Amino acid sequence: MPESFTHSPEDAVDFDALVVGAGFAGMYMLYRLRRLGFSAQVIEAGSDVGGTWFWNRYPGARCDVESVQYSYQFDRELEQEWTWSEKYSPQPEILAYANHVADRYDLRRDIRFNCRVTAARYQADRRLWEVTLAGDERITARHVVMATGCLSLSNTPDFAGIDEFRGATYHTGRWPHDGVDFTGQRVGVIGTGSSAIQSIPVIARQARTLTVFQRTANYTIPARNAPLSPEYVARIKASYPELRARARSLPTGYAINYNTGSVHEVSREEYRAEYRQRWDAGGVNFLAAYGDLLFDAEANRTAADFVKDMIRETVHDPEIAELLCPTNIIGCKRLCVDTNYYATYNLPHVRLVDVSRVPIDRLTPDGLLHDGTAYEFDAIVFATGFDAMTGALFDIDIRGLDGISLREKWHGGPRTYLGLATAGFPNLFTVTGPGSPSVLTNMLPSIEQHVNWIADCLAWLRDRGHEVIDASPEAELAWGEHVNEVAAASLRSTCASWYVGANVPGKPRVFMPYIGGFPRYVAKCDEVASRDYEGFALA
Ligand code: N01
Repeated sequence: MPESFTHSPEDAVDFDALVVGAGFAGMYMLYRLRRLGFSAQVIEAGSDVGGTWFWNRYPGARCDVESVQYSYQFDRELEQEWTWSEKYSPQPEILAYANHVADRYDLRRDIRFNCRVTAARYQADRRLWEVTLAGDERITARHVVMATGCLSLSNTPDFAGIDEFRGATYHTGRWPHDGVDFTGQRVGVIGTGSSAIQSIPVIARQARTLTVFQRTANYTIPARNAPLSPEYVARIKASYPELRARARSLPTGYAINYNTGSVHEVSREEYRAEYRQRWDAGGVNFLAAYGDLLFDAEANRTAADFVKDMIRETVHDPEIAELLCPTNIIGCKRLCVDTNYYATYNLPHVRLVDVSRVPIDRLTPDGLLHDGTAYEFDAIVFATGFDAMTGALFDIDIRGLDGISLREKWHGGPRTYLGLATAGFPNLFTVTGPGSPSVLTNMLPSIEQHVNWIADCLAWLRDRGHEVIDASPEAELAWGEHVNEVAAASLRSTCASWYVGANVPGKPRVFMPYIGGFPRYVAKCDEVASRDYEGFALA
């Protein structure tokens, strides 16, 4: 077994690496660390593996990246032995996959469940991190890897009267494990993002009445989900290396039918036919119809108008249809993928309430009050999203050199080098952190790329006898400027989305993910590594 980082008794640390989170990132990080001979422990707040897929158990939850691609590729045997049942697998199947991976590689023996990290403090004199767990237990580690996810800290708005409501409340991102039966109930759903759009049609099938409170109408494309045939699965399994390679060559890290041409080069009939064909095929592929849809507002309008026509065609009541038609750029907020979302509003017991001009006043003992109307509910579902990208990091009191806290350092918005590290916080890594492509890509390949980079970096440091690595402020600044520059070129940075922190009051408005595309980002990470971790200070 290779030597670990711990060389002498004075230097003694509990672990070479401590990983926070046992979702797909934390599990693979543990796998890589073990294979490199590092001692490692994963700390997980939940009672089992799966991260996002452990917590988000709301009705209708499924991935909107095709499952054959939303899966690990590090082990060809794993790839061959696991068989997905549907084009977009439901949450229980994705969670079953996470469990299968945990079993297959015997990961659980190095994961502490039901255990929350509350603080992490870098001790420069000892060149280690002291990590505090709930209950005040302390663990030391040479390196800390934050595998805490981009959408893991749920956001419940601070509605007045929230504690007065006598019925049940749920957040889509913290759904009860034994499920919820809404049969016969009067249900209110607040929010119309991806989680709401997936759950509303399913809740509507059970509830006596369903009232949806919409602040911003969202674009959603039919999933056209279907079982996968054995022939299709066999074909995918036979060609996985090619599929994965093609995915890696695209900005999304996801093999889709990506057309780089401009919509302005074709006639109206032609682009409408293209949109129709993509609408009928289903999924986020819709937005890959033309290369300029996310860069040119006029180009974008052609796609937005098509979707609005589909909404008007689907929804019988013209007033409701208009209310459901978004007014912003399509794709500016994360494009949603649904099954029967718009058609759900044709059901007589489903009602849509516009809260865009007048916000919800308050919750009451019997329901909620909006614009002078009292709504009565047995249950209210908060589909109000997450404190994205930085929320889970700030939830832990992380302090680097000189005791400076991450919250203080990032008070004006996250500052990172490659979304992997932040200056002044030596030996701390973030998997799919702000400043990396993360949420703009297929998360699984992005996670694997980050974990591989971090694991290779730790092995390289060990081989050369380095114990400390820290991003240089100059490299971080230059990367931040580049992240901002590419963001400014995209329409995606122009609206009030969680990408810019707009959904959380007081959060600085900064476009957090790196929008330069997966291949360009990977090339940069590889270049940095090949130049002996250029932009990092080593000791
Ligand atoms: O959260 P969201 P989400 N009063 O932030 C509304 C991923 N995901 O959980 O738009 C009234 O998108 C808010 O309104 P507005 C995916 O990346 C993936 O749905 O801020 N409404 C919005 O409508 C996704 O983008 C999958 O005006 C309030 C909603 O709540 C991300 O997770 C499935 C409000 C929140 O929408 C987050 O999705 C699910 C208030 N005070 C999620 N505050 C798949 O892979 C907030 N809202 C399929």
